[in-house]
Amino acid sequence: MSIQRTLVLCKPDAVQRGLVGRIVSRFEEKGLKLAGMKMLHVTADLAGKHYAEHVEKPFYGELVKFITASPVVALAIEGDNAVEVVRNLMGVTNPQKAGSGTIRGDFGLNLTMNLVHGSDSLASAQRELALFFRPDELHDYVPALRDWT
Ligand code: 3AN
Repeated sequence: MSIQRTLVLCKPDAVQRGLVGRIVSRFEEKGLKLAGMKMLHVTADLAGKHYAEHVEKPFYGELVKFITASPVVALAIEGDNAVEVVRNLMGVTNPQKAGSGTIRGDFGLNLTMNLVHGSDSLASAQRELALFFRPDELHDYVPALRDWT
């Protein structure tokens, strides 16, 4: 068992479309634990840090414009192998190719507005969680159903 924490962002399109509750439910229903949750408006500075690896990509400008356009809801999700499990629940980057039953496959059509972000490795998760949450905003508690999930 490898308990991990990972960052999920419900992106501006998810907030604007009223899908945050349904997206959070996907993670909760899977048996993952919410360790942190907050709404914030991503600044250009934070977007630059978060998407630093994409700075040379042709879609970088569009990506920063989108993520800073309207508030996001950031989640710290915890559980066994959480980084990979969360990515599987999200589906592949392009919602048109994402499988049915995944968040992007069920709710999205647009490559930029693809509803959610999930850290792509444990190292990314640690870096990104530190960008979005102070230590006292992340909560250690034992979920009541831990022994049953
Ligand atoms: P993922 O979020 O699935 O890990 P990344 O890290 O390759 O995907 O890309 C980060 C974000 O950049 C994506 N979530 C998507 O919003 C955007 N993106 C990726 N590829 C493209 C592309 N070819 N055109 C426009 N936007 C893109």
